[in-house]
Amino acid sequence: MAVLEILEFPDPRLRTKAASVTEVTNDTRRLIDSMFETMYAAPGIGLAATQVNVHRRLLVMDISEDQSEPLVFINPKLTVVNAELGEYDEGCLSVPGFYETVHRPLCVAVTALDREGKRFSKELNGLLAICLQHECDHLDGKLFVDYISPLKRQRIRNKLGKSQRHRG
Ligand code: QAP
Ligand code: CO
Repeated sequence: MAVLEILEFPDPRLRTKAASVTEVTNDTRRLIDSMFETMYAAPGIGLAATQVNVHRRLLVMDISEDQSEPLVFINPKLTVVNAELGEYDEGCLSVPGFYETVHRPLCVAVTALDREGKRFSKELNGLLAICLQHECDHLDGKLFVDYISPLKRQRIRNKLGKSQRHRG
C-alpha cells in the first residue's frame, strides 16, 4: 500500500472523464487499498480514482469517525430517489482549505461492483448520499467548485495556484 499524490484544482487532469473498470483484478484491489490509505492519511471521507490520476471509474468512502466503515464503488450508477435537495458545506482533497455550500439530492440509489467484482445495490441518505454524488462527479471530470459562483471559483483558483507555485 502507498499514500498516493492527490491532484489539486485547477489541474486539467481532474477534468478527465474516467473509463469503466472492465475487470476487477488484484491490481484493482491494490489501487483501492492505496486509495484508502491516501484518504485516511489526509484525512478525508471520500476519494475518487481521478484524484490520484487514475482515470478508471472507482471510488472509496468512509464517513465513520474511526475508519470502521470503508465503502468501495466500482463502475457506480447513480439514480436520484428523492429530488428534495439538502445543502452541505462541501470540501475536497483536491481543493484543500476551501469549503462551499452545495445543494444536492439527499437520497440516491446506487448500483456498483464491490472489491470482489460482485454487483450490489443500495440506497444512501444524508452525508453518504452527498459524498457519493461528489465522488461520482469526479469520475466525470466535475468538481464541487463548478456549482459555486464563477467569482468564488476564480478566487479559489488564484489562491491555490499561488500556494502550488510556492511548493514547486
Ligand atoms: C468529499 O472530501 C465531500 O480542504 C470528500 O484541507 C466532502 O474528504 C463530500 C479535506 C464534504 C461531501 C461533503 C478537505 C481534507 C477532505 C480539505 C474530503 C482539507 C483536508 C475532504
Ligand atoms: Co472531491
